[in-house]
Amino acid sequence: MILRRLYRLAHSVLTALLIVGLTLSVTPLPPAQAVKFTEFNVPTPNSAPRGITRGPDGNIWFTESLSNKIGRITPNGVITEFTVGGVAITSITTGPDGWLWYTRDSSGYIGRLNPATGAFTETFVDGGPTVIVAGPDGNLWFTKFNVHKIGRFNPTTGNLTDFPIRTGLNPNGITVGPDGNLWFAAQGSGHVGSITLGGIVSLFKLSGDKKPRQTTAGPDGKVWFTWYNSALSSGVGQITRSGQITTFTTGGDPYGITAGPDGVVWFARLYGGTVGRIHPQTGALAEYPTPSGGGPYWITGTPDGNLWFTEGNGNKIGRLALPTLSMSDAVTVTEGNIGATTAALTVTLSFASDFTTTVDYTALDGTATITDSDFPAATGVLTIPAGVTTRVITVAVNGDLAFEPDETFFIQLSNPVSGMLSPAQGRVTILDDDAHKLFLPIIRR
Ligand SMILES: [Ca+2]
Ligand SMILES: [Ca+2]
Repeated sequence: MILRRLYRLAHSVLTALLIVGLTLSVTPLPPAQAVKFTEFNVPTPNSAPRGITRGPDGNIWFTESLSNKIGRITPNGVITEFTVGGVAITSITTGPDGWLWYTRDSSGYIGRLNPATGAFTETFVDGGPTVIVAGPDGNLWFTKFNVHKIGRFNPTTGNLTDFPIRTGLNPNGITVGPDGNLWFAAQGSGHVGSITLGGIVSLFKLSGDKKPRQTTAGPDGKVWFTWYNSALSSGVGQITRSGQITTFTTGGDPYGITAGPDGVVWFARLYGGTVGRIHPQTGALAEYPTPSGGGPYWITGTPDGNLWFTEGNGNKIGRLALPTLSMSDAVTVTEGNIGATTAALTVTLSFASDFTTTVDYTALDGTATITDSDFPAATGVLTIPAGVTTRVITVAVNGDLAFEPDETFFIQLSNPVSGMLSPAQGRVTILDDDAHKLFLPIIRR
């Protein structure tokens, strides 16, 4: 009897599990993928990939902080590693000399690597060189986290200049701002700072105890940064040239940040296992878990519509493909004789986004011109809502009675936000319809 009850109990539990299983199996699929991920394994085990940049050769280059190697990954994902002088390789950037410049923070060196030959040289600069960028003045600029200084290195003369800022500032990220100054994240004190090419420093304090980490020049003329605080909240923020700061809260621990090729700011969340983005105008946020959850660390974009990131905890390089906007490249309309007719050009996203995508359009003269009244001036913003892949731009074409050849004009797309452009121009052909009907009978009389 007891056995039978146990059997019935087990049977009902099993049935319940099966029902749950069936229920799960008919759960609707998630919305269309907003981004497309691919991950590539780094050959050296436990290398802790960290900094990443687009090289002068069109490949992506990254540092391995726990090995003594710098990696190169082709756009197709083929990785080659190059040995340099030691470990603790942190950030990497393309220098004015076409070499890749890198820091080895706890080792105290900056170095440069020839992308064609793998040759390298290193210079001891001390002070925990952390993030390095190429300045607009032909020098390399870098933060010295441990000694609260900004370093400047002339690659031609080898001259090193240190600009002390203030004890406790611990500068981490640094970037070239839209004003041509260097902007840095003073992680220790909670300031974002700028330094002119001559070394004049300005400091702007974040509210509360927010600590900035990395910086990037945004697509909106502002400097963007990632931040965290002691309450373990964190996010991204923006600062104007005059120092006005706006912050946004994200999931925990965003670290690397970059302006994507799609006009959107992207960030990497080391402990969140996601790559996120924020719309620079609306502040709308979205995050995407990586397939392996491997801890995105630093991130950079390429003009072909990809973002590349290091996965510090997963020993991988990740690639994220963005949706691409394309336009019907040629449409033909019959002119008409009076009033206006319309030409419709379809703009298509390669896959649906979970952001609103916008792109500016304007009508440009070809053999048909605005001054000849072939078409009226037309300019506007096309909006493609989230989840939608096509929208149509309609422009007017003026009818007339004039005998003339077929003519063309163009619709130019520009300034996309949350999408890449390829191609950016569509052609409208106006078929003239006035030759025979109106002129030939007159000529024959
Ligand atoms: Ca006509
Ligand atoms: Ca005509």
